[in-house]
Amino acid sequence: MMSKRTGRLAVLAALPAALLTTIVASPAALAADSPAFQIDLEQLNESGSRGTAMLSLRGKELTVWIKSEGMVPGQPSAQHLHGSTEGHDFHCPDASDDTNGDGILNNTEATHDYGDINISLTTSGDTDAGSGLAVDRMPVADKEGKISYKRTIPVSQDVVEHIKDLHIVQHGIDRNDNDKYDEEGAGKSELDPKLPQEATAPTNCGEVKGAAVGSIPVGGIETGSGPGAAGVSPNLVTGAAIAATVTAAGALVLARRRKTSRVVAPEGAA
Ligand SMILES: [Cu+2]
Repeated sequence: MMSKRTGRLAVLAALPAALLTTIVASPAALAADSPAFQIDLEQLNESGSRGTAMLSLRGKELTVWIKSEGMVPGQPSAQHLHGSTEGHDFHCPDASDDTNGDGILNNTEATHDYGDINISLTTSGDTDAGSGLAVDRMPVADKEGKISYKRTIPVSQDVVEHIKDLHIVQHGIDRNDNDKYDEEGAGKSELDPKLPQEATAPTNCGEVKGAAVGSIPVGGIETGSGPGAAGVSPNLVTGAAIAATVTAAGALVLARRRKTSRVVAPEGAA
């Protein structure tokens, strides 16, 4: 007959195996869960605007919450998910991307860094790239310059798999501080001469925290060549990242789980 003590030891010895099973099973379980990602929106063009956003996936349904402030009061703010769903790592620009040196980081200059529009975060109707400048369906800042946005959008499997490679960009600045978009502030938009530059220049940008591990940096800093030219398959890099993750699996899985379950909508964005 097994003594109480031996029994306890046997249980302890069995524990690592049980933990290992849990860890190995977890990534799949997590993927089937509802992952959520936080984004901090940081100012561009010295706009003073900032905010918090959250992306949450349930299958192929993406819910986007945005809460921002320092926007132009009473004005619509075009907003998008920019970036690549093909494994390239775009990122938020900074003032050094003002390549024509006119003091305004316009959308064309910034697109070199943050990539094309993937999803237009409209308030209703289409959300494709073609709705990028549909300012009549973009959220309008209140008189304090605050925007609160929430929408659930059906997305493609590519978006689901590359959600960490996308970033939120809000547009609309007020260079001459007169609480409206006008050409006196910064001239005409390079995107559409019927719109003032103030309406289309980016006001903030935010990346998914801990984004794009395993995706190829756009611009190929190491090699000096273009996207994907580094000769390394994104899958290989991702494979290496996954191997590293599995090595450290216990802590990581627990941390990710905790993060996922703690995610809540930004206050008042419901
Ligand atoms: Cu945009």
